Amino acid sequence: MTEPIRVLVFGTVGTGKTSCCNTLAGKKKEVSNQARGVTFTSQVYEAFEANGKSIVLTDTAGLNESELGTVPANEAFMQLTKLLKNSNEGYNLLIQVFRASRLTILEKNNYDLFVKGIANLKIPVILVVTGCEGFFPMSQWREENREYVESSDLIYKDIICTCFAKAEQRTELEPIYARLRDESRQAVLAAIIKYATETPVKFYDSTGQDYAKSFADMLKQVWEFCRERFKWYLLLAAFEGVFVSFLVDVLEFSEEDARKIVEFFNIN
Ligand SMILES: Nc1nc2c(ncn2[C@@H]2O[C@H](COP(=O)(O)OP(=O)(O)OP(=O)(O)O)[C@@H](O)[C@H]2O)c(=O)[nH]1
Ligand SMILES: [Mg+2]
Repeated sequence: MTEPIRVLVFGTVGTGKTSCCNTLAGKKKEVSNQARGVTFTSQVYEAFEANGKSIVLTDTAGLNESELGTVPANEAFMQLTKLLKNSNEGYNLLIQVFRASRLTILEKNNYDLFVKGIANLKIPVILVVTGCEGFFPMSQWREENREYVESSDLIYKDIICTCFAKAEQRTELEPIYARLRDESRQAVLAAIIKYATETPVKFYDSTGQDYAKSFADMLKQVWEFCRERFKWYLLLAAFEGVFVSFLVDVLEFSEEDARKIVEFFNIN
């Protein structure tokens, strides 16, 4: 069997990441219905087939600044660490999700964190814009906004204009939404297959002797980025003990590796 295409889906809170993943995979995970985010931990979807390829999606928690975010910085950072630990096989593609009407500095911060900070510009990235149901055709959003996106230093292999909403209140509109979701699904799947790398690209080396160091180096870079851009000030010295326990008990690092990670990472 050939290896699946692994895709990491990221973006700010409530942009439609889970709605997008559910539609692509034909699965149902809970979506948020308020400003508060609903996905606190990353979720890996079961592999599914599309156009003869096997695809595995990883949906992530939306990341915002700590004051605006849904979880305190310590918790958010632990979740991010967990995602990275579980990403040891690497990814073939990144998908950023924006909402058409909401393009803020946070979108840029998320791009920089994932595309530059974590993936070191080594993994191709596409943009999925949700909320394009008000444009006809949906791709009109791209015609109107492409230059603005590019001038914000957000560089994508492709920009796909989509709608993943369901007409829950006005059910008479649901057939129209269903058609838009299907069109969006086809377009995103085609882009995944077109732009994914042949083999997955890793964030760190999880096989060699230097696993703990390799992981810690990446984590340190990620932490510095989050502190600066997301203003995650809350990690205090007291967090160190909690973090070691988390590395051992939840992420199943050995005590020795956990101590090495915290040491290399130099939390203080
Ligand atoms: N109008 C519109 N609403 C959408 C679209 N896609 C998703 N939504 C709605 O946006 C809300 C948030 O969707 P989610 O899929 O939970 O967003 P998320 O990015 O996973 O949110 P977090 O996990 O909390 O970060 C839900 O009410 C969705 O129905 C879209 O294309 N258009
Ligand atoms: Mg979600």
